[in-house]
Amino acid sequence: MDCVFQSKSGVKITQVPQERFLYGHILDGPDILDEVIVRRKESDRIYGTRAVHIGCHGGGAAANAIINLLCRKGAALRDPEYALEHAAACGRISRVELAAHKALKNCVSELALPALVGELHEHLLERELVRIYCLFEKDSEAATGALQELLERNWALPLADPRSVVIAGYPNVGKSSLFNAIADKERVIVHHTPGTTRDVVDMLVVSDGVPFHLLDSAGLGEAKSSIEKQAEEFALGALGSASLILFVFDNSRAAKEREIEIYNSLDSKRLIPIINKTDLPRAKAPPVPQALEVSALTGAGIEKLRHGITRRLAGKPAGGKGPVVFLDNQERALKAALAAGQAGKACAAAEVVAELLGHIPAPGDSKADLCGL
Ligand SMILES: Nc1nc2c(ncn2[C@@H]2O[C@H](COP(=O)(O)OP(=O)(O)OP(=O)(O)O)[C@@H](O)[C@H]2O)c(=O)[nH]1
Ligand SMILES: [Mg+2]
Repeated sequence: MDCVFQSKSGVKITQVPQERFLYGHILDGPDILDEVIVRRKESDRIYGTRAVHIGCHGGGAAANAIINLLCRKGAALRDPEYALEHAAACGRISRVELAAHKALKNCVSELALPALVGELHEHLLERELVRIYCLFEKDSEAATGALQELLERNWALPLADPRSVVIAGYPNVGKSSLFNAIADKERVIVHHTPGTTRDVVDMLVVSDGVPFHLLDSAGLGEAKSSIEKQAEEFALGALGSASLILFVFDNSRAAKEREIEIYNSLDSKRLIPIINKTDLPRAKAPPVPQALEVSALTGAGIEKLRHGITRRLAGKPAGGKGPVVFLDNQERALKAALAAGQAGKACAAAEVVAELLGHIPAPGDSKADLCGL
């Protein structure tokens, strides 16, 4: 590193104590590539080796030029994701930290940032899991209570792990038109022929800062050919795992008995009934009460529908500072641990928590120190 870095003070990076910042320049022969701040670490937590952190001033192009220079000098380029996976596998970082890094990389909602960046800076969820693990050894009831409280701090779930919203209904009611209207993009084919949509189409939409997977699907209830039956099966599959179902009726015709039957068979907690084509004269009284009236053609009611979707998906951030559960698999594991704890199986519950952390907290673990081990 000293062969490419020249500090302003003339001190070499190998001569300063670790963690001390040094200001200077990266030089490629006589050329200055960038003005930088560097910091040496005897043992980097992620890479597990001696490391030098370089803070570039000139943005992406300057950073790339420095990377190229270092590669010419014999450095090898490593995939940061591989490095994180490796660090977790070796126990240098926890699985919770690994998950936060990955979620941050895939994050499309700035509303999720406080939870993810917070976890990377302060390890609040990780610390709480260590605390709960330790608590299971001493006071199982208190540990179960803490798990219950932690499970309530899950507001970041739909923000970091986007939910699925499926548009369903009879053929030709305007599902694909509604998909395009909500997504604000001509993404799927719209046609007056019933049975146009066959495959499930998925698009990530962000509205009011809340991301969700919007899914268009084939019409239900009228499948005759084997292709239509397969398309309907795909649609039903999408409905099974959806957080919300936008069930669409057609304002211009009376709802069919089978259509209402399908609607009533769906999980009412996840349903939003919608009457589309309200720009056309109404054929009959709405088939279900409190349906949201829209016109995918004119755009009437679409903004209100978007707000309705995001309101239903996003929870309210818990007040105050504290740990936040941010991924579905964390929530699933915590629920399993809670069930085990409530069934009096403290060891099994603690094991689930340890698995989530990726390691068994041990005496001497800096985070275990927090709970007095
Ligand atoms: N007037 C009016 N026509 C609409 C509206 N929404 C959709 N349509 C028309 O209804 C027809 C069917 O629209 P699609 O969006 O393809 O309906 P779908 O439910 O996806 O149909 P399938 O994929 O075949 O099940 C097309 O001719 C659309 O232009 C609307 O709000 N108003
Ligand atoms: Mg369609």
